Amino acid sequence: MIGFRVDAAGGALLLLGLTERLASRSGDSLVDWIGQVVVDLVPLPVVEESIRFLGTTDKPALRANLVAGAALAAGLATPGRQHPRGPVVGAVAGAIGLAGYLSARRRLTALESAQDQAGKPILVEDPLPAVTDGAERWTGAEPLFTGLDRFYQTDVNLRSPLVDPATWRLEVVGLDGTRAWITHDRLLDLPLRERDALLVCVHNRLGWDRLGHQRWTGIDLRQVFDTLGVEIPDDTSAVDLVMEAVDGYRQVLPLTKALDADAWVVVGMGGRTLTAGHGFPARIVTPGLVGQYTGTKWLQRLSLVPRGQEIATWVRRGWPRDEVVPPLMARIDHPGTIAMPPRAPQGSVEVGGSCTVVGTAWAPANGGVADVQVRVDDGDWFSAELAENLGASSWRRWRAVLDLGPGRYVVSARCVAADGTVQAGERTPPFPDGVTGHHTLRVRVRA
Ligand SMILES: Nc1nc2c(c(=O)[nH]1)N[C@H]1C(S)=C(S)[C@@H](COP(=O)(O)O)O[C@H]1N2
Ligand SMILES: [Mo]
Repeated sequence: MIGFRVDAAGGALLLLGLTERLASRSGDSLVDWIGQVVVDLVPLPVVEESIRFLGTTDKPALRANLVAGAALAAGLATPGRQHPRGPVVGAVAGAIGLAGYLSARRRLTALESAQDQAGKPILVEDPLPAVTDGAERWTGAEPLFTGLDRFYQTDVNLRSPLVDPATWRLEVVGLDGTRAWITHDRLLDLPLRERDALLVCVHNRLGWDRLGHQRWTGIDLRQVFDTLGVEIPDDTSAVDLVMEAVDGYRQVLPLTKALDADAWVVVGMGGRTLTAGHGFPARIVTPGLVGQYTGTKWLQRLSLVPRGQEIATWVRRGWPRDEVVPPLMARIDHPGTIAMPPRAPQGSVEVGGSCTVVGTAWAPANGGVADVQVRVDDGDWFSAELAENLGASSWRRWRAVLDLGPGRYVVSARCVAADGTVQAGERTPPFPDGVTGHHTLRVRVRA
């Protein structure tokens, strides 16, 4: 039999908890640091599988495993016999350690929310008018703008870096080596404008909500370079734009593509400065690319370099070098699947009588949504009613009234884009190009 020393396990917990408590005072975390090393060492398929399995709880689960694993390893690996009072001493030490660990986590969360509270409304000279698409009154419709509390977050690191706006600078480096920088205050003083756009994570699955629609505030890339007197060459074809972040994240886009796709430096969402989790003080948003290719958060440097010289964080991890675009998609939001985070890829619901299905659809890389089609079982596809079109970068709400007799049905939806592309029915996993397939809902109509 292998011996397990409770005193050693408790001692390990005590050490870990106290270290964590100490580190949290300066906003650091030993557990997150170890977690990062683990995530970086684990092969891509394993990471993908755990995201699929755990959804948005992948990070808390990793932390819990690390803490439990440390205690288990110490208990199993410590040689020698345990003192008769070892279990009691170990249990007490373990409890103190856990309390220290939990208090450290609370402290880290408090630091992050303190930064978010310090966020302020952003003044824009020409604010966009309030928009509506006419679907406000549809029961079960997804809100047109995703609330910040519900807006998904995807990070390579376990925790958002907390950036001090007083010392932060955005550095801009030209092809000829010219360097200039701008402070957060001055960035906010530039002529900012607003734009509505979707942000989609490539890990978004059928029916999931790893995407959000928001009103962003920012300034065009070109204007940032012009303001700082850093030249953008006339011929951009042989130039890459490198976007580097505080957390070590790095993204590379061909400059021509970044400019054509209206990449911009974003300082706010929903009318306020960015939250810690969404990239405070500044990030890039390029409509029409998936988040990991466009959404560099906690931006600290933009540089122009000869093409092909720099490699992006995601490419180093095995993702395609060429930009991935969000697959066009129609999602069923009601009845059934709404408010189930993360959304189940299949919904099942019971309804009595006729049934109105409400959803959202998006095709930001294909010119926007031209049509949403619905079918019952293997029946013919028919067009749903569409809310007003707010542009290719926004999503589009839709609904369809189904008249069904008693029985069981499978309702599917698909998106048809403005460029004629029809959402594929074949299912593919998120890696490497994002999921395809139809979102479906199982419906049971009672007699
Ligand atoms: N610095 C930095 N930027 C980043 C990431 C990151 O881990 N670090 N994650 C990217 C990914 S994978 C996505 S999908 C979007 C998510 O943006 P959000 O968390 O604001 O929704 O940010 C991108 N930008
Ligand atoms: Mo992502």
